[in-house]
Amino acid sequence: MVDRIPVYYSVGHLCIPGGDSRKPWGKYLIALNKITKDRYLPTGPELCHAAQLIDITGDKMKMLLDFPTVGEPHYAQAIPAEILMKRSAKIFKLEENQHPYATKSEKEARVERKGNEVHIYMTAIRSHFTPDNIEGVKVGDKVYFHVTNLEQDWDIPHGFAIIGADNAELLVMPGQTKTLLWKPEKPGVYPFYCTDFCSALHQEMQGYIRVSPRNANVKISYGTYKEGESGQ
Ligand SMILES: [Cu+2]
Repeated sequence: MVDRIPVYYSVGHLCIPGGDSRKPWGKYLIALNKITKDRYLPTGPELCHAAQLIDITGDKMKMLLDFPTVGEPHYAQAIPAEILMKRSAKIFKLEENQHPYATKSEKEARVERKGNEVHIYMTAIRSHFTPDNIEGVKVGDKVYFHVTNLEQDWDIPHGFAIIGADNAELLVMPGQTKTLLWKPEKPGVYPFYCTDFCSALHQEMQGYIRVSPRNANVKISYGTYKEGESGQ
């Protein structure tokens, strides 16, 4: 034994950067500790656990950092940031978007009915959805929102949620398309909205869809609110 160092309190897992690779970067060790719930201010409801960063380069270990973590610090991996940085996709280029339901401009945005399926080809860009006002959906329809984020700026995701889609919402990164299935169960007017703070006008980033009764004869129609228009 060369050296010992106390950790607080029960070490559950250890992490060495690259520890699962053939050539670990052996300078540091992170102790991921359990049973540490009384070490930090009780902000609650979940109290923090602790992790500790230790320098293991010399004969004497040195505690460099002792920090709280949320949730039990479990089997974790670390690698040098520069390896991740040059490989991380910051943006999905719109012109490379191969999603079969992509909508690459607001002009292409539309709503199509196919039997009891309604496909909404929707775009999101600060700070509106296109279209943001939809009619002709009926109870019993399967409504697919195919939302394309038209942003080509780093770190401007948009979200999408609608009442009644109670198992999911979307987080759509710049240039990406994602689909949410919604099965409206009752007639009514339902708001949908962006769930990711995207600009000072984020709160305006919403729209409405009207759901008619199952046997109604309302045709699909849609539009987008333009600034300066009254009504809606
Ligand atoms: Cu948004």
